[in-house]
Amino acid sequence: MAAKKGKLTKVLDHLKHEDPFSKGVAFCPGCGLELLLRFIPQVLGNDIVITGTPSCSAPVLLGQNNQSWHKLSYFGTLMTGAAANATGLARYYKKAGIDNTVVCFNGDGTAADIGFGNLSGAAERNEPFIYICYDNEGYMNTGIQKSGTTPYGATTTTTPKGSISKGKNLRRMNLALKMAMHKIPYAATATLSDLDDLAKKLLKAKEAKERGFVFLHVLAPCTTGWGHAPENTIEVCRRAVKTNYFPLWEAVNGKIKMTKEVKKPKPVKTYTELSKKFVNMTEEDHQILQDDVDYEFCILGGLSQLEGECQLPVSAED
Ligand SMILES: Cc1ncc(C[n+]2csc(CCOP(=O)(O)OP(=O)(O)O)c2C)c(N)n1
Ligand code: SF4
Repeated sequence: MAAKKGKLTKVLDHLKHEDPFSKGVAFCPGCGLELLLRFIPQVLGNDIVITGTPSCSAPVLLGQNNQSWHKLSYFGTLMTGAAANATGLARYYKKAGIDNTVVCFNGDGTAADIGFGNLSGAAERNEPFIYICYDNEGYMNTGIQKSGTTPYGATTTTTPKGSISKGKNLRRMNLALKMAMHKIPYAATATLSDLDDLAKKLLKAKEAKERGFVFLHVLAPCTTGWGHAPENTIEVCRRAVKTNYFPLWEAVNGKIKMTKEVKKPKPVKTYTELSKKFVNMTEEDHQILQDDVDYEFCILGGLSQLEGECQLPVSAED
């Protein structure tokens, strides 16, 4: 009888391609974005074209002076038009008969706020490319400002804890659910503690982009902005999943399914205690955050039980 595969072996099996990045690149130690960026081409292959905006990923993807940090094709674009540019690239390659994968790779500031309009437009038109939002819950490259995905209570430089402000006093938006509601062929969440799940979703994304737009929302902790120890990045992701703060799910042709069931979810406090950005939260703040997490999970749970009852209509173009 064949031995059952360990978690690590399962992940390594997905890494079929070379890591195209040089060994030392300009990310902070423990940066979740770095792990994600190195992981994507090792799973999808080095023949992808990445396009993205000014952000923490840009210095590495653009290169410095006339030197490059990697062997991939990269097209740098604006925060306001990332998905519109990716649309042009994908359409050009299709017309020219070139078989490749366009990956529009952006932070949450671009995806959820500044570039949301054209992201939504590309999804509505069902453009054939993969949009990956690495969510570090803020505008990190310009000094840790809050974004639409920054959670309630978190301290950022625009939501400081002080006599007037007490951290972010608004709830986060659920970008992934919002994108799934564009009725695209594939939408999913993922994070760095569950790399087997992430790899499978990347491969499904590549397949699904033959049918149109794909959205992946990846929680990617930022050591500098969140204030956790570099060696804790994966643990932060693990606890985000175990508390239902960041549930792992996918929507294939509009059908939502959890890809990891958490039997007894832990209180959200076991997640927040690892990062300094939550250190000033009171019991009351924690309750608001917990209620928000429970509310989102309740909606997701409801949607994932609708299998069979709700079918995504086939669009005119399918
Ligand atoms: C329209 C526009 N507004 C503001 C900026 C300045 N800017 C450059 S990088 C950046 C932060 C981007 O945040 P995000 O997309 O979340 O990526 P991260 O820095 O977190 O990696 C901002 C606001 C810009 N380049 N374009
Ligand atoms: S500021 Fe945050 S997202 Fe940017 S490189 Fe450093 S750890 Fe990564």
